[in-house]
Amino acid sequence: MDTTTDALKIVIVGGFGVGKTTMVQSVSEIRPLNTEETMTRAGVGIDEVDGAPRKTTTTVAFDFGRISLNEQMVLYLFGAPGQQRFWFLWDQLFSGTLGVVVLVDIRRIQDSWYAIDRLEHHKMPFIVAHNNFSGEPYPLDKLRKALDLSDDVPMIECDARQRDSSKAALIALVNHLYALSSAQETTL
Ligand SMILES: Nc1nc2c(ncn2[C@@H]2O[C@H](COP(=O)(O)OP(=O)(O)OP(=O)(O)O)[C@@H](O)[C@H]2O)c(=O)[nH]1
Ligand SMILES: [Mg+2]
Repeated sequence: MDTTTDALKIVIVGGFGVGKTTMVQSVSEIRPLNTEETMTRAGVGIDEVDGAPRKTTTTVAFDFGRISLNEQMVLYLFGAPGQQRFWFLWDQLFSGTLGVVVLVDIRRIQDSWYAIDRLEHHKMPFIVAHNNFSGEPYPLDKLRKALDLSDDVPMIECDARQRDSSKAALIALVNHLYALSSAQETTL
């Protein structure tokens, strides 16, 4: 919009096939830019398919979506590539980012360790949104322990295919950022 004066950026990270592209697609108001490529036989042994055997495409750069918050502010959403061979792109994606949603598939928790390690390294605020592909309830305290998260990192269940659920994850992140900045102001 011509009236836009401020742009905010949020990144969605997580392991292979956890639903990062799906989340950007479900909340973006524009048709998202994505960089999906088909995983073919040529990628056997290179492309990761463990944990998401029915997946036929993978993100090779990033997803990009947009939400207009009001006439002045626009939120840009970036979905990171999940395969290890593209992880070198993550550090550039974090540049200028307000905060991050880490998507976790509770059947493959260990795939999220790298994301959390990088975010802690960058001192980047984040929340954890865990999907429930299997439909079985999963105790949050068990997940917090498995991810070695401190108590102040918010966790939320999320189905990235559902717009309202993805929106709730973004709102949880924004509330977390707001709480962090309020806490900082009171200590100044
Ligand atoms: N049951 C369930 N399925 C989901 C959920 N989120 C995504 N999916 C499905 O899981 C697959 C995930 O695909 P993508 O969104 O491409 O995953 P990604 O994290 O972008 O994958 P890479 O970019 O290749 O790492 C899709 O088939 C989605 O429909 C969820 O919360 N629950
Ligand atoms: Mg993707």
